[in-house]
Amino acid sequence: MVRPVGVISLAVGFSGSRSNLSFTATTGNQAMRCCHAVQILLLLTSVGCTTSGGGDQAVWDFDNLDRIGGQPVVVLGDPKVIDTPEGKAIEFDGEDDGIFLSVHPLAGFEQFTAEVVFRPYAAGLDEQRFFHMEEAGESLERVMFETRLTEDNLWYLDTFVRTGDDEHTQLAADHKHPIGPWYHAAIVMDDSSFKHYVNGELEMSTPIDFRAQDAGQTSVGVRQNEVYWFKGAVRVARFTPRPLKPAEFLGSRLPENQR
Ligand SMILES: [Ca+2]
Ligand SMILES: [Ca+2]
Repeated sequence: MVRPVGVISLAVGFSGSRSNLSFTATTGNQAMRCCHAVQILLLLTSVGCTTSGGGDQAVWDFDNLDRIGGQPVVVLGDPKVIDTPEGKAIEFDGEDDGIFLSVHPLAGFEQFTAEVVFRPYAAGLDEQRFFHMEEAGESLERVMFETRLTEDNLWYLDTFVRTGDDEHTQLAADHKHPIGPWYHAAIVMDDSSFKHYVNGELEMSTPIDFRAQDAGQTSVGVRQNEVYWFKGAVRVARFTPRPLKPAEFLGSRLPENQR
């Protein structure tokens, strides 16, 4: 079996506007250099080369609106860079603010940990799709962090993974949290299960037969079809090509009372 492995950061790149397409190919590790550029472009529709190694960990700091994760930021609406006690973050108004990046940070990962540090605000939509990573093409294979808000000013995490034709939804309605603090959420994918955590506490787990996704794009603050806008802020995300234990999570980036 030929298994695509390695960070493949590639997509139809955005150059300032989403109608002005250009190709941007970024190789994340040494092994990828074996691939000819034409082969890389073929990755848009199929995996065209095989690499060894598990790819690299990537950290995205949401501290500007120009480049994040090495990619140019495409801005929708008017998200704002704000100061927080732990550094800068990007704030979304829940109406028309979002950002798009022409990279799927989990592409090529058969196992992974995806982490995001964020703060949901009060009075947002009941359902918000705030971190959406999807491979290019028609497969709809994707990984999503979502929130659900409740009338009593609480929220809970929903995570979603589509792999092949299988969809897995983990709606953590029994794990409500107060609106106000910053939170750390993590999706951990190992060889047989899909788990999600809030502040290092396991909330949901389900068996899964996950296969690595191809290159694609990411939206933050909104679903990629520009619905379910997020009201809140995002400070940092990290993508690791292996399952992490909670003790290895981005705890040091959380405020003291959330560590
Ligand atoms: Ca706005
Ligand atoms: Ca696929």
